[in-house]
Amino acid sequence: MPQKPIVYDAPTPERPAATVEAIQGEILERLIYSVGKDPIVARPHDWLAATILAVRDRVMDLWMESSRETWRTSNKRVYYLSLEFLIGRLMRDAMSNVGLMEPVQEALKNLNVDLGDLINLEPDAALGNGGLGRLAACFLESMSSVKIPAYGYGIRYVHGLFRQEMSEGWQVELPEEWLAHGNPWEFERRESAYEIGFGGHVEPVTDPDGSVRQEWRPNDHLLAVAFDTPIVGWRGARVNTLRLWSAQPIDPILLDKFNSGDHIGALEESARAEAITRVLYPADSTAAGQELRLRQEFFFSSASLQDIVRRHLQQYGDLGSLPDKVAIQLNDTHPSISIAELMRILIDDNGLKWADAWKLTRGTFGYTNHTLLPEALESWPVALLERLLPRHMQIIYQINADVLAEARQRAKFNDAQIANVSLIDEAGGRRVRMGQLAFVGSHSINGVSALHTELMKQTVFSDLHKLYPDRINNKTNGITPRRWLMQCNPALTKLIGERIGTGFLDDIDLLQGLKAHAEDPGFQAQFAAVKTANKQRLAKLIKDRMGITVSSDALFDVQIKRIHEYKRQLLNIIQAVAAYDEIRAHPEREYVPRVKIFAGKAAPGYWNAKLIIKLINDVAKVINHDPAVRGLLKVVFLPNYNVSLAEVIVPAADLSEQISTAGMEASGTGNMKFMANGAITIGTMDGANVEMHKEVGADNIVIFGLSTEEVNEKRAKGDVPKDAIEASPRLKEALESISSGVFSPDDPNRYRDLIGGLYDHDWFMVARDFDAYVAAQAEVDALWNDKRHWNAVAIRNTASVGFFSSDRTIRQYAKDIWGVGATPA
Ligand code: NBG
Repeated sequence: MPQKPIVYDAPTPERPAATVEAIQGEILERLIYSVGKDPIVARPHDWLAATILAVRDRVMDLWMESSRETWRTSNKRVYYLSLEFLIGRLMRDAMSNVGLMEPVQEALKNLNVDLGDLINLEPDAALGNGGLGRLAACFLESMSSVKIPAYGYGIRYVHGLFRQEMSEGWQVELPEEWLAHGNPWEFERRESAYEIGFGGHVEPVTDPDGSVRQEWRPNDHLLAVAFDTPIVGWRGARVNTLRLWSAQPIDPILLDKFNSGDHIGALEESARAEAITRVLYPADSTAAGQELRLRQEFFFSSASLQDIVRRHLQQYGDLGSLPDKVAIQLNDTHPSISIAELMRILIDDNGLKWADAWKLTRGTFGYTNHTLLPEALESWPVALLERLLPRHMQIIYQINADVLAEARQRAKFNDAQIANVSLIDEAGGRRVRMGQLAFVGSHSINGVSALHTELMKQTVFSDLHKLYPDRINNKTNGITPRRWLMQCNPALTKLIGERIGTGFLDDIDLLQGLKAHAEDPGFQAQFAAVKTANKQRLAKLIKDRMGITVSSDALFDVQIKRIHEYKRQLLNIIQAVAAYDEIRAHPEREYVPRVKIFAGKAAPGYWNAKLIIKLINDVAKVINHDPAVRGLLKVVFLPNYNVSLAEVIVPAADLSEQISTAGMEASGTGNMKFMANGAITIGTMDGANVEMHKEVGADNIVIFGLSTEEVNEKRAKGDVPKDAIEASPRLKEALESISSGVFSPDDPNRYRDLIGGLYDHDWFMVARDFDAYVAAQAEVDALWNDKRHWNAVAIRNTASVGFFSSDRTIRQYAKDIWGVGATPA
């Protein structure tokens, strides 16, 4: 069907200036005409919906203008494909980025509504697990802020990441209901619906000109329906679209079944289709490995590619210009199947030749790797792919044949190298390796920190790197300073502005100017006062939620992130136990009062991670109630960690725990959020910590522990952890007390195996790094006792965070990978 040409210069209705009066009228209008409530009876959720709608209206004009501009200028578009977008709440972000905070606050006040209450009422959209999903959300905001025409493509999960509750210290998972009150941000686009197929078979078809092509005849069909959310950049620079796909049946009800009395069976197809986008898989560092997951991956990849190709054809009429006008970034391997799907669309649906299609495909895709953990590298059984996506399996075989031929002929690879680069893993049941597929189908493969990128070259992709040496590049992660400094810490933002001017709001590198004030006692006092106020707010939250009293005078020592053995929450809690032992054994010594704060979710099937949560809670119970501790040490595990909770905890932290086993954390991004807010990092030389160390300087960060090389060496040598334990009396004592049941009198053996693992292999080097960690913590104490020094170091951390802005990261992607323009730094 011929498409109607796009009208570039449609008129926009004039909106009055955003005065308090105007906004007040708009909120009331939305409340009455869109929410359908009289202000007299409106409930908080009605006010929230009305306010969001009023803000959204103000964003609409910018949104349409952004989109028109892209059509008008024929600029290249970026498509960020991600199975996760951990966006959190949107209202404050949007209001703040378009400068509506104050008028909305005043308007609501006149209506007797508190903006703060509404902000806290907005559901936290947890469509992601952890760092990977949050990175995607920061990137969306930055792409709008630096004016890159971009779309995020993902899945509209009905249930995001589970809600975590505690039952006697154990994690329990409950469904998360972010859509319970509807979602005023989104627009459902019934007209942008695509058919997605599964299963069936492939048939050769002879075209009228005598040529033969393959046609996939799926036997299972459903619809992908688009839901769009506007993503506003800083100062409304641009508004991009987050397009999330929802799965729906083609026939909502099978009437013949219904009429013959099979009322449940009549809805079966509907339930099966909708299952695909019902829940987010809750594991962040293990491959899910289940058929439904593969269906999710293909579902959103196929819908996104059909949408991209349709838009491209509508504007340019020809697919030859695809790499010039389209850049698709694969966020990890979850959307890797896109490579085979684009090949299928180009060849089977559009009649391109294989070689041409391959060139266009490779020119269009870039792939970001986010982990080297072997258990997280995705692969799918060949048999499963063959059954669900038979045509894609053929295409993958053909790609593999070409790559292996090239490796043999051009690079003279031996058999081991061939096995290493092959898309098919032949060891123990044949599987398709999604990382290899993403690599060969992309012109750029990037890691997320300098160290991680180097390790990628040496490990998973060593031979592919030899075959294609110019493809791997590094793009160190970043965070958006709007959400993670300006919005979550308005008091600090104001203080900085008063001291060095507000230019840093637009050019984050200007924070460097704070360095000149780091030693100024007056500024230090103000900086510390902001921190104290943030700590008081967190102390209140801890009191309200947990009933635990903590003093804002104590050092707030924070580790918040997914619970994982490599992140070593265990190391942290064992150190707490050792500190507890010392306080009791030596009451005469001086101690720095500390509150150890933990938060994070464990994958539901990850036993040790769940056990570590229980251990933290068990230790907390004993320490917090022991009068001999005299309040010098408190341990708090805050349940249900999410973006909104992080926004309260991060500004209140004194110390940021980034203590992963070296070589295992690809980047980390929490580390950067703490740095922005003036926390001091205690960490290993891992991930982006390495670059933080460089940016802030060795005197302003506390580094400890084995290096990546030392870890590898110990693992290779089969070095025995027992020696480290024998050599450290306080470690030994702490481990013995935990494993003998001092903290679990109701089940003395609860931690025997967990601690036994440290004696046995200690894969994550908890025992081997323990003494170094304790020494580093002593360094932290000494620094704390010299408040002037502490404050200077804290200020220098904030001053040095510029490099870790996701604007910088995105500009590098734009220049090196996507070939699109961005506003200069
Ligand atoms: C995570 C890494 C983090 C990194 C984020 C974002 C996955 C698979 N990887 O270290 O563990 O910061 O990705 O790049 O979630």
